[in-house]
Amino acid sequence: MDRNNFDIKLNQLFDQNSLLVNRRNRVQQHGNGIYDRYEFPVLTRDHIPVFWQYDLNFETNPHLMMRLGINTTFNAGAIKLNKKYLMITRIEGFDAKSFFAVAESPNGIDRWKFRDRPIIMPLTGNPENNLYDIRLTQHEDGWIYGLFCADRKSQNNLEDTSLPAASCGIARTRDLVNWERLEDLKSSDLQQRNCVLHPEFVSGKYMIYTSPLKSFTGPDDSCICAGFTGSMKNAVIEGQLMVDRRESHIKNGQGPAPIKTPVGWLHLAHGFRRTRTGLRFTLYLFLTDLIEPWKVINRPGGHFIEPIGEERLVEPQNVSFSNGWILDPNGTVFVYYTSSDARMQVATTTLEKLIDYVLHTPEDPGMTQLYVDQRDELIVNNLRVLKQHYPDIRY
Ligand code: M1P
Repeated sequence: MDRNNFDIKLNQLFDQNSLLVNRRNRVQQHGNGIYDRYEFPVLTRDHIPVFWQYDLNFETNPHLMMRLGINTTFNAGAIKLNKKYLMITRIEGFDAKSFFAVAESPNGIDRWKFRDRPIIMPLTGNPENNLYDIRLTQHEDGWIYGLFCADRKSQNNLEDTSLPAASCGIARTRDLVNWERLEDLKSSDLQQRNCVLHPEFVSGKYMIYTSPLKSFTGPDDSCICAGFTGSMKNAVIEGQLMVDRRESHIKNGQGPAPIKTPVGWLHLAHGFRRTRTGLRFTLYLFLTDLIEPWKVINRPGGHFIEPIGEERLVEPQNVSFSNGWILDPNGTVFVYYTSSDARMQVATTTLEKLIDYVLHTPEDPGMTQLYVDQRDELIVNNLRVLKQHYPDIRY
């Protein structure tokens, strides 16, 4: 390519990226009353800055090749700081390794733009091969903590890097720029993923939601648990309490840090089931006690968000995953979720609606006969309402 064509192509790359980043998003019609989905994903790999992937120097890259490509950006932690909506997303390169980067938006819905440089996360004395899926917690001790998955080569299987050992990495910051890396969480479990710090002290201790695992891939008996530690420096948990074993899933995990509401702590979590075409990840909500946050007090049956339409596509298909949400002072809740490990989506709702949802959505009664009774009661009541108030509606 000559210099002229190089310059033309370079400008085109920046123009395309800028058009996408500045595109406005729109609410999808026909919501379910619980939340609104949006027409476009909020972050995709095409939002990644051109200068993170291409060598823009004509001398060293005369064909303007993508030198360090990006597979996907997904599973973002979220926080609002200084009136800006921020996500720390997992960005996975063509080498399948992930790193973190901050993207910001003026309204939480669109114009998400990555800061110029990614986060260079400091290492511990035992560096990980991969890190991903950060959960952010603005703790009452004044720090913003990031708990994330840190994978290292499994000591039981040093040859097979596709089956690493997962542990919970911990770092803290006040500004999302300067990070202090702390030692990984220590527990008696072989592996940990999906760890999340509770925002307040509980009986004077830090409380961490955990997902103890026996193996990396194992849909074994993993569930959401909670452990306590006196310090986040050298955090150690001994013994864990069961928080939620979602019976209808073969494995589940806490999403972002829970939101405090007047009626309890509101939790977002994921769980997966096996289907003929593979695993299906959906999101669900539950409520725990304000004083004893490990105790579930409301457990709406069914899922809250499931992958639909284009959200189901790419590999792995059929995944909704969330590790970030933001509550605005006006009560708006922005739920950031990933579709099929490929892109970030947003759904918006309000705290009032979510409280109504967790308090009044019936629990899963556990048996098909009870379940049909539950639905039949709804139908009979509705037929009465239709007859009384909407006699002209045809159904
Ligand atoms: O592919 C879906 C998700 O699978 C894993 O989830 P979990 O930690 O619950 O097993 C993770 O690899 C996650 O990053 C991924 O999105």
